Amino acid sequence: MPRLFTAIEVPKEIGTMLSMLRGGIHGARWIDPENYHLTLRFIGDIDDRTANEVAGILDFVERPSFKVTLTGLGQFGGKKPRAIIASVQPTPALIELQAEHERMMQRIGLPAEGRRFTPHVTLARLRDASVIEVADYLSTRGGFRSVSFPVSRFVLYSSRASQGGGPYIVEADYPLRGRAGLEQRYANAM
Ligand code: 3AM
Repeated sequence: MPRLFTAIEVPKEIGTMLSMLRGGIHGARWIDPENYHLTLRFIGDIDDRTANEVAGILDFVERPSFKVTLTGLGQFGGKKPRAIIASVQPTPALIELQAEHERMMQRIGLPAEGRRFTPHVTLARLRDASVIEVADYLSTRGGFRSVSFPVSRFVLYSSRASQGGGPYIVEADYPLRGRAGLEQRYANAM
């Protein structure tokens, strides 16, 4: 049974930049740059027939290309930090694309995603990390400059069945319409 999720890829140049932020927290498992992604809809472990339905219905997405902006660093988990993330600006184009994926997955009978969509790129997963160390890490990386990149497609990724985690494999890709995002390649948002 494949474990699937839809996502936006992070361009290599941006991944290289993000990879410079690795290190400095005990108990952190830093994501390999080639596995950086922005999850849109986690689908989970499903049978091959449903996987084909997922791949098929996503073909009907008809949306314009857009820009994704990484705005800064943060963490998930509060007092029990579990991830270091790059925050992503929740633009209407991104939110609407994600919402369409959600509707489509429900249309083919998958259960609704209970969690609110908080767009992000995970940089590290944490286990038993110190709150103070995480706070120090985030404050010393305060120089993170906001950066944008164009998005001209989204993808259906598979990860290791039942286990999750990389390497992630692109099972299918879906173009977005037009050149809106491409005109401003890697423009700094600030
Ligand atoms: O890498 P990020 O943080 O974007 O956290 C998992 C990962 O997100 C998330 O799906 C992405 C690809 O594995 N994920 C894993 N299990 C999940 C679940 N049960 C989940 N998201 C929602 N529900």
